[in-house]
Amino acid sequence: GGGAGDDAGEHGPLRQLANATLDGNWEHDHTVPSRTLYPHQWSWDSAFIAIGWSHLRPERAWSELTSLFRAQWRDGRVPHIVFNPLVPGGAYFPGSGFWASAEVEGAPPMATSGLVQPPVHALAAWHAYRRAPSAEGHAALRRLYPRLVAQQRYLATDRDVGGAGLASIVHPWESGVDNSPAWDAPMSAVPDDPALLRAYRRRDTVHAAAAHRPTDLDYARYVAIVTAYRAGGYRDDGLIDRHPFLVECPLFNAARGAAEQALAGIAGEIGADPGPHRERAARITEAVLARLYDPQTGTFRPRDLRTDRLTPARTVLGLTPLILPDLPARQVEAVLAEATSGRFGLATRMARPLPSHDRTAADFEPLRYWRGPSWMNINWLVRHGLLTHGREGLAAGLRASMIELVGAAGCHEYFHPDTGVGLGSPAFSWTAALLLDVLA
Ligand code: 9YW
Repeated sequence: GGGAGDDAGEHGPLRQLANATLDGNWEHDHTVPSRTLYPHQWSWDSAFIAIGWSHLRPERAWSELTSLFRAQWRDGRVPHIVFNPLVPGGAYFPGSGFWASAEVEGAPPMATSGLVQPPVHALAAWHAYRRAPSAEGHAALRRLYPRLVAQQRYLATDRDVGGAGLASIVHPWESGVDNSPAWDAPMSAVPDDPALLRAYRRRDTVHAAAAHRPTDLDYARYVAIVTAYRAGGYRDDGLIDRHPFLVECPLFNAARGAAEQALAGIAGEIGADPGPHRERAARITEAVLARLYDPQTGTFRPRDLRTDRLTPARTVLGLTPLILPDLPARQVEAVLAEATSGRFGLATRMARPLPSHDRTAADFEPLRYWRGPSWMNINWLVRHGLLTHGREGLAAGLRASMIELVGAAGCHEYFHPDTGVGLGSPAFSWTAALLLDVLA
């Protein structure tokens, strides 16, 4: 709910901007994240975008998720990119030819990537439905339910590389926070043959400043990791012995737990059994606590399976286990201590939303992508977590800072965490979508 001073009059122009941004990025049955930088369909973008559509045109929320899950692989994985065949091949790197999904057994008829992204879809579907319940939405939930369950099953089985109940990401792109300092330690062990990248041409730096994007060295390693995974037919068996990047991420696994809680809600709505979802959610939370919580520092951090160590950086990923409704009080307090510290600056009145990295760290880079700038999706997730744990005051402070940020800069992809200047794409879908949600 909005509250005083939040009427359509005050935020009317901002809502209009967000509506126009989503409308401009709508493409037949899905929404592109950005017309210039990302002209195809992205997995976790579609989840956040569906939340925005639920406020404007709920039928598009269901179309968004339905079109994404149409590209689900037979093993249950939901690909992180679904390529639009009408967009020229050179528009985005790495394009459909690089992934070559058509050659893979169990891939869908359309071209996709072979990686996944954080499974925030069940959470988004349930959130969107509660924002705009309808017969059409109910029917969509029924159709999506078995697919959401299959997505979870894939992550719980094939992707439990460490065998301890957590899913591993096999590429930084799977985290959604590509060049986060969280991956510096595991990435340093990945071969970085520059010849690999010379065979390709980056397209992102045509549309965004190179200083605001990952480096060429990052990209050389990104390509090397996909090349290894693709060579094995994107199969997950034996990854522990052959794959150069295997990490258990707190956001990714917290999303799995939150997804099981959302699936319990969806199951109840459509007449299925919520029980097994609640049990799975509890087991995921236990595993997140056992594997990713460091009592010494009171932080959640990713575990690198190659070293069996927590990665050192204290990034905003560590705050996201707050989206687990059954996170114990002790860890809720620890996350809040980290969030309200000078590292992240969460407060009931705060000038700017959370940065993506610890402000006090020597490698904090306020302009470079996931190494400092503020992003609306992560802030939305943390706000959702604060509300889940009854921290209304902090949630309100965060919300006000998000509205203020986008109100001043527009629907940018990311933002300078101190000045609030907009960075990356200027008409970015999830920024618009999640702004609409926090305004509602
Ligand atoms: C890229 C589309 C995607 C997001 C990711 C973000 C970025 C692709 O854009 O990755 O080429 O850099 O890191 O989270 O889904 O918006």
